Parts: sequence; C-alpha cells; structure tokens
Amino acid sequence: MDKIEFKQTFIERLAELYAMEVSDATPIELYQTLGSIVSTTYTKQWSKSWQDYRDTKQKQVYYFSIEFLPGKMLKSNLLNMGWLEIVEEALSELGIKLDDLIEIEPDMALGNGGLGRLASCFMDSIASQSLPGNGNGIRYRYGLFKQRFVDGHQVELPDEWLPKGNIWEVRKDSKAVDVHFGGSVHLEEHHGRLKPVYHGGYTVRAVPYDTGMVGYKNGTVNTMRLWDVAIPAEEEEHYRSIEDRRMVEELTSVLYPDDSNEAGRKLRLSQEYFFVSAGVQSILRYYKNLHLPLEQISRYIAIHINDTHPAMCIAEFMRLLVDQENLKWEKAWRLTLQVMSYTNHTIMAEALEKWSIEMMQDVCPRIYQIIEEIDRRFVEEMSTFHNQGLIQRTRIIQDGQIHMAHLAILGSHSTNGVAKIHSDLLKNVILNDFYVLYPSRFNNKTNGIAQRRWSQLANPAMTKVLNQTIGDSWHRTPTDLHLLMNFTEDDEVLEQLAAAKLENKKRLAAYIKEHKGIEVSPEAIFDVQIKRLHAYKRQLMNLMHILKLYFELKNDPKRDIHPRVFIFGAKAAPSYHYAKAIIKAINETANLINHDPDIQDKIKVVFLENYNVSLAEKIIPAAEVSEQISLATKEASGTSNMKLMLNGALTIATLDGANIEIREAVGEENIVTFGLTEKEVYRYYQEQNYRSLEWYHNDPVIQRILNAFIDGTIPNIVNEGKQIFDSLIQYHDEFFVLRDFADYCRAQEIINQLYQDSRRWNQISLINIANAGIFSADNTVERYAEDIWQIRPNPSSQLGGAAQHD
Ligand code: GL7
Repeated sequence: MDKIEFKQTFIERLAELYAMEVSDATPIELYQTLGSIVSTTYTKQWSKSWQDYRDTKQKQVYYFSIEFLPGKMLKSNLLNMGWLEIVEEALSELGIKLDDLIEIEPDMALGNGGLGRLASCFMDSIASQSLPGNGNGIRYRYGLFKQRFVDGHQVELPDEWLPKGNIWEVRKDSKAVDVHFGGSVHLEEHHGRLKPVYHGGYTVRAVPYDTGMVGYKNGTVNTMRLWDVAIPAEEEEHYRSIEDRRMVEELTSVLYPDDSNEAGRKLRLSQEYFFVSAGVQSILRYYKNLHLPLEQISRYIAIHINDTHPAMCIAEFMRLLVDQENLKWEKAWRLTLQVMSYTNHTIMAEALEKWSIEMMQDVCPRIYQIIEEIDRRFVEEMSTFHNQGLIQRTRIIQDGQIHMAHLAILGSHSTNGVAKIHSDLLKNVILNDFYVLYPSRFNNKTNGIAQRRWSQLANPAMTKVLNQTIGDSWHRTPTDLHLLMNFTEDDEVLEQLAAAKLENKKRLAAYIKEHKGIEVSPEAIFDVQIKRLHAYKRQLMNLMHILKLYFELKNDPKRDIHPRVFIFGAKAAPSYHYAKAIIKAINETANLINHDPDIQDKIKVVFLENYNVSLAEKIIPAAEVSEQISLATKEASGTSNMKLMLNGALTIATLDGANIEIREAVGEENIVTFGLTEKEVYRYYQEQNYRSLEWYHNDPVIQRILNAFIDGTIPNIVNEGKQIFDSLIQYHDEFFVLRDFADYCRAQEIINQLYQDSRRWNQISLINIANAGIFSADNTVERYAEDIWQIRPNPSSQLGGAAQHD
C-alpha cells in the first residue's frame, strides 16, 4: 500500500466506522480506525498462515505460558508489515501524529517481568522466522497492577485494560472447550480397562481469544491464544448463586493472585489447570481433524512448558490419550515425552512450584491420580538401577507435596536453562540428580530479545545512524550489527551515535520533568536499573552506592565526579514487604538528595512509577549505564541486560546470568565486572563462614551508610530502615550485599573515569551495539526450533520476496 492509497483508505474507514471526517475525530477514533485497517489487512495473511500449516500438516509448536507481556502492538505491527514509515508520513499529511495514537493503546501487561516478556519476544521472533508456532495462555481481565507512589510507598491500583477495548483480539466461540474441576473420580473396569467415573464437581467453558502475531515482513501471522472463562449455557442451573458465578469469573480475573493465603493458592492452581486443559484439548481436537494416526502425533505437535506453571500439560495429555483415546499407558507416556519440553527460568526455591496433594485432589482429582501413577511407575522402574536416595530425591511426590519441576523434567524430552551459567548450575547443582538420570535431556538456550522492538521501534535515532552506516541488513540478520566494528575509529560515526543518545536522553529528561517534576541534565550520566524489585537483584546495593556518593559530596562538595542520574524502574509483588521497604527507602533518599543544595545537581535519583514495557521503551534508548548487579548464580539470565547493551549502554555487572555471555561478546575492556563469582558464592555456602556483621564492623563506609537507614539520616523510614538494616546484619545478608559492596564501588569509580574520556566511552558504546546481535530472539528461537521442537520454517512464507524490499 502506498501513501496515497493509505490516506484514501484511512479517510474511508473513518467514515465507515464513525461517519466522520479527520478534523472531527478524537484521537481514540483515529486510533481505532488505524487499528482496524491494520488488523483487517493482516487477517488475510493470518488465515493463510494457519491454512498453510493445516493443509501441509507442518509440525507446530505450542508455547504454554501463564504470562505474556506483549506491551503495545500497533507500532510493532506496522513495522512488521513494512508500513511504519508510510503510515507515519501519510498520517502526518492528514495532520495526525502517529505517536499520539500509539499513546492511546493500553499496554497489555499480562505478565510480571522477564519471563512474560520473554514469551512475547519469542512470539515475535517465531513469526518473524516463519516458524509455525502458537502461544497459549490466559486472558486476564486485570493485568499486572498499576504502580503509584504515595508518600514514597508503592500503592497498587487495578489495571483495567479491557474496557478501553482490545482491537487485536478475536473471540472464537466455535473453538471453545469445556474444563472440568473438582468432584471425585473412581476407576471402573470397562472391557478389561480401567475407566474414570466422575462424580460431582463443576464444568466451565474456556473461550479462546486469538491475537495475530505478525512476522517481520514475511507474510506470516501466527496465533497467540488466550483463554477466558464462561458458564456453559447447559450448566446454567448449577451456577445459581452469585457466589458460584463469582468463583468462575475469578478464574481469569487477575494475573498472579496473591499466593500467600490458601484461597489464593487454590485459585492459582485452578488457573493453571484451566489454561493447560483448554490448550491441550484444543490441540488434540485440531490434530484429530488432520486424520493422522495418534501414534504419530509427535511428528506434528510440540508442546513447550514455559516454567513450571503449565507442567500439568504432561498429566492432561496423558489423561486425554489414556482416558479418552484409549491408548495404553506405556504408549501414551512415550508420546508425551516426545511432545513435551520444558524451560526452567530460575533457581530460586520459592519459584519452583509445589502443591499439596490435598489441594490438587480438590482442584483436579483425575490429574492427581495420573501424577500419582507417573510417580509410582517412576519409582518402580528406577528401583532396579538406582539407589533409593536418588529416587527419593527425584520422584514427583514427596512429603505430601507434588513437585512440579520434577514432573516437568520426568515427563518431557528436554529441559533447558536460559543462560550458560544457569544451565550449568542446573546440571551440576540444582538438578544434578536428574542430570545423572537423564544427561541427554539437558541443554542450554540463552535468552534473546525482540531486537527490532528494542532498536527500530524504541530507538529511531540510533536506528537511523546504524542504517546510514552499515545498511539495514541487521533488521533481519541481527548479527550484521557486527559490521559496525569497522567504525570503532570513525569519529563521525562515534559522534553521530553520541548525538542520537543525547537526543534520547533529552526526551527522557522531559518525561522525568513532566512525570516527577525533577530537573535532570542530559549531560549527566544516565545510570539505569530496571527490573522487578527483588532482594537478589540488589537494588539495595545501588542505593548504598548512591548514599556513599552523597556523603562524600556532603563532606567535600568539590569532589570530582561526573554528574549522574540514577534511574530506577521496578514493581514489587504486593505481598513482598521487604521489596516495598526498599522502594520506600529509594524514594526517600531521592527526596533527600534531589533537594539538597550542597549536592549541586551532581547526583539525582529518579524512581519512575509503573515500570512496564512502554516505559522500558522510553528509558532504554537513553541509558548509558546498565546495572546488572544480582548476586552471582541468582539471576538465571536477565534480558534487560541485552536490551540496554543493544542500545549502547555500558554494563556494570556481576558474573551472573547472561552478563557472562555479554562479557564474552564485547570483551573485558567494554564491560565493567565486579563481585563474587559463582565458585566463591558456593564456597561461602559450603563453609558457612560469611559474617556480614564483620563486614559492617570492619568497614567505616558501610557503617556510615547502614546507620543512615536507622538514625534518621534518611527521613521517614523508621520501620523500613530497620527492616533493611536487620536483613543485612541480624539476618546475615542473604545476598552478600556487604561482601560485594566495596568492589561494586570500585567498579562504579571505573565508570566515572571512563566517562571523562568521551571518545573512549563512545567506542565502548558502539562496540556494545555491534555485538548485541547474538542476543536476538530470532537466533534463540531458531535454536529451540532445531534442537528441541524440531519444527521448520514454513516453506511457502514470503521471506525470500520480502527480504529484497528491506
Ligand atoms: C526469570 C529470571 O529471573 C530471569 O533471569 C530470566 O531472564 C527470565 C526469562 O528467562 O526468567 N525467571 C522468573 O521466574 N522470572 C524471570 O524473570 C519472573
């Protein structure tokens, strides 16, 4: 479509939808009009893609994830359709700013953080690589809460994103399936086979909402299917009371309900079974319509279990094969192993789900029976070969609890971690017992990011320089960013990149002024830590370093440091009080420092509210320092590290997660690392000889800083300050903040020094951009496709043709 055609279409569509002219329409009407043109256009390719998959019976993957975090989709769809520039120009000729329309779209936040965003990055890349792949998840009516600060405290407001209308989804009542909960099950013999007989319980209807996942200029449009719940018409009489109806509605009401109480946990388990059962049933129905032998299903279908939340896929698949399709257990089990694969995203014990037997029996009794049988057979089979200790440690049911990670590993053919160090830790430490049993199941797939979103969409200024310098092949082949390495000594390019960065910093400075009323200088270093608030990520260490600088400047206002703006973006889980205490402490410190005339704007602290994908798109292009300071071994991979690197930020990092691979990619001179290594952390665990109190006593700097939390230096944090202080001293500083602090300060001083030499700094920045290509999710999903899913690009995608027009 060219510009003239688009303008014509736009005017006509606006008239059709609203009987209006451009000059009379509100931004919302203009947005709806544009969305309608975009979605009706890709709908043709959407049906072609799935018809293609069906007609040629290509193997497809189904990515099951309890979270998706797509952010806004308008601009990304325009880019991927190859329309972005034309539409931007055409609209501007009509007197409309595309950016104003983009602002209207709600940020679709059906996820918490890295894990959900990864799922969405994968959706983009799977489509862009012409791979037949689908998402499967829950259509929460309320996304992740909206964060506000009131007197420095985090307050959570509901995220009602649907009333604004979601122009991308299509409800498909004809594809609904029923999911049964509760009641009890006993087995009865039928023609020599045991069959389940259900008593009581209740049935809900799962209704899918499909959203097109538009590939990058290749004609592929895949499906992200999110399930909503409804009461089946024929079951109406079972749901008479408001209570009953509310119980059903709650199933898809909120993302991650607070799981600190029993009721919340049960709801969470029900959500998991809901989207697992709906998804697996609909896959099997699709497969049966292909009229292929059930025995061959693994040649056509792969199911991916993203973290343990969908691990019940394994039992549900077994249930359908055995109870409904009458396959023998052994055969069904073989197929299940071939179809299923699992990604582990964390070694943090609290995230490795366990459910009590009673609760699972209560929510989905037949699934419990099947898991019990899987467990029984595992123990029986292993007993001939292995020692009892190993078997007891790896079995699924232990001490009245069902270990979902064990189910995921034992019931799938592949378990992967998300960065080299993380995958090695899984093999050698965390899941070593399983590795001993099944070494060939374990593999690594380092995370990746949707690099077009995080460069072309978020950072047009940098993109322009890159296109002028190295052409645009990197849009489709991200490793071509490496061509930039020919320009490390080219002053013009270095300066152009620096100018792009400055432009982005000015934009962010304006945003900060508008939203926080804080004046920051675009000449200062923009130092960024953006991620969930969690003790292991050590936002506290960042805060301590800020306090150190503050005290130094108070003592000696002439101290020579380059002005720095410390920018935070982070939400804390509503029930995670310690994380909330840190938010409060950062906000109060910000207040203190930003208003202290002695500091003369040398440091500013800005905590931006409501960190989400859209805000990340504003912060990342302006960032110069990327804070990746988790305790080594604790951050499985991280992905903000990759996004910030791609945008030319220098990483200050521990040797944790993907930071290690970033260091390999850019070389030691172009990253600043510090802190305990994995080995040192484990040595402390083994020898149990870390005494945080000694580090406090022996280091006057640490003392001064920690005292500030309890002596009133930081105002208004009587309780929070004490909680933080106690966590470091009385509760032994679980994440070695005091142990790593001095080394962190040394690393920060290196950054300060490096920044004095702007040419060197610009070179480092360029080298980071040039080496970010390997972290594109395009590459990552290719590895998943080849090694795990065994799926191939759709041969009839338009990739060849479209590539020429790039
Ligand atoms: C996480 C990891 O903490 C994070 O390091 C990783 O990048 C991400 C995607 O693999 O997965 N695991 C997890 O439970 N959450 C994550 O963000 C919430």
